Amino acid sequence: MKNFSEWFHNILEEAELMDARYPIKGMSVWLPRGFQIRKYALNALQELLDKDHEEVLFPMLIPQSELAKEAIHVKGFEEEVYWVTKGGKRDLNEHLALRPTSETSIYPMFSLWVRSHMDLPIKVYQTVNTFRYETKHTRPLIRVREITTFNETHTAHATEEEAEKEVMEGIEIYKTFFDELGIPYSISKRPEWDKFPGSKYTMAFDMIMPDGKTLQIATVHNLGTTFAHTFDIQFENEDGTHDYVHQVCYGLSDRVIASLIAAHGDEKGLSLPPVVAPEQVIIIPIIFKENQDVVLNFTDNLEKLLKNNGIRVKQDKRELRPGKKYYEWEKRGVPLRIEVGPRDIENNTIVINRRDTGNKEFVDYDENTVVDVVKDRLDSITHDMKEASNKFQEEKTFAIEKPEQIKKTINKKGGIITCSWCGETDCGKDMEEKFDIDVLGTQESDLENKTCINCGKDASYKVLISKTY
Ligand code: P5A
Ligand code: ZN
Repeated sequence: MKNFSEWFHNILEEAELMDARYPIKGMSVWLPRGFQIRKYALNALQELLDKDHEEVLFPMLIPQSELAKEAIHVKGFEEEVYWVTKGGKRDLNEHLALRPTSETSIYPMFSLWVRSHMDLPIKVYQTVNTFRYETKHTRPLIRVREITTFNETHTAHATEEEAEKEVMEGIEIYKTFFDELGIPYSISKRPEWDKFPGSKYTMAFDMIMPDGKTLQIATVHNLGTTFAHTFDIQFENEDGTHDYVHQVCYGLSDRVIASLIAAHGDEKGLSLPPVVAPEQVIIIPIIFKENQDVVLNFTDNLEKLLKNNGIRVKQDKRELRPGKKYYEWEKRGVPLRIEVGPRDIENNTIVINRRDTGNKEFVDYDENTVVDVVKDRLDSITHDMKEASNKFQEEKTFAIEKPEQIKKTINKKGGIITCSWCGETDCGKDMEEKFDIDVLGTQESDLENKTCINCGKDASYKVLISKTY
C-alpha cells in the first residue's frame, strides 16, 4: 500500500462504511455497513465485559463545577472541552461540558452510591459518545472530535490489590477482544509525562499501522485514590474506620474499527474477520437464461441451509456480470464467496473463494456436510487473518542497541523499536526531541549489565519507541 492515508479514506467510501462529508470537522456519519461492523465489534466486547461488569448510561453533560474539581485531570482536558453555555437565548447559570470522558460525570455518583465495604466493588461500563476538541489533524475513526463509540469501564475497590487485579482483568479483556478481531498490539506502560491526566499509571495498547506509525487503540488506567479524594468516595470498614476507594478505568474508541480496517485491508479493499462481517458468506449464482431455475433453486437451498445454521449469508442475484459482483463483494470485505454455475451443479461441486488469501477451492457438494465445511473455512480465515496481522506487528518490531540505529530504523522501516532505557523523564523527553520519535512506554525485562541507549546510565526498562498518530 503506497499511501495509507489515501487508501484509508477511499476504503471508508468504497466499502460504504462512513461518509466523511458531514459539515463539521472531525465528525462523520456511520453508514449502514459500517454501523453493522461497529455493532458486531461492540457485541464481542460487551460479551466479555458483561461477565464481570454491569452496563450503565450517564448523561452527556457535566456541570463545570464537577469537571473543575480534579485539578490535574481538568488541566489535561481543558483545551479540548466543548461547552454548552446557553439554553435557547438565555445564558446558563452554570456552563455545561460535553463529556470528553466520564470520570467527572460518574464519580460524583459513586460518592453517593458507596457507603460501606459491602457496596464494593463497583464495576460498570458504558458505550457513549464523547467530545474532544482535537487540534491535531483529524481523520475519520482515528482522531475525531465526536468519539461516537467510546466504551469506558469504571471501577471502585476497597483495596489497592483489588484495583491492581482489575487492571490485569481490563488488559485481559482487551487482549481477548483484539485477538478475536485479529488486531495486533504491543502493550506497554506509558511514561510519566504521557499517562492519563489524574492517573497513577497508564497501560496502553498500540498497533503498528501499515505506514509504520503506531496508533493507540486502548488504555487501562490505575487511578489510585486521586479521584476518590477529589469526589469524596469513602466507605466504612467492618471496624467502623473509613477509607477512600481505589479506582481503575479503561476505554477504547472508534479507533478499534480503524485498526480492524488497517490490519486486514489490502489493495482490493476491506477484508473482514467473520466475527464482524455483516455478511460472512456471499453466494453468487452464475445464471444463464436457459438454466436459471436449476441454479437459483440450488443456491436458494444453500442460502437457507447456511442461514438456518447461524451463518450470516447473502445471495447476489442481480443481473450483472459475475466478475463485477466478485469485485464489489471483495471490496466490501466479505470473508467467503461461494460461486455456483450450471456446470458445478452437474459435477455436484461448489466453488469456495477466500477473501483473505484469494484461495479458490472446488468442494464436493453434500447437503449434510456443507455447513460444516463453510464453518471450518470461516474458522480458518479467522485464525489465518490473526496470524498474518500478528506477524506484521512482530516483523515491524526491531530490537536495537545503538542510538544511531534509532532514526535509521524508524525512518527506513517504520514500526516499533525496542531498546534499554534508564526511565528518567528528562532523558526520555530528550530522546523524543533528538530523534523525532515518541516514547510509547516500558516493559519489564531482564536488563542485567544493560545501559540506557540515550544517556548511558544503568538501564531500568525495555522501552518501546515509534512514530505515532
Ligand atoms: C479510559 C476510559 C480515557 O479517556 N477514561 C475512560 C479513560 N482514556 S483515553 O486514553 O483518554 O481514551 C481512551 C481511548 O480512546 C481513544 N481516543 C480517541 N479515539 C478517536 N478519536 C479521538 N480523538 C480519541 N481520543 C482518544 C484512544 O484509543 C484511547 O486509548
Ligand atoms: Zn537515559
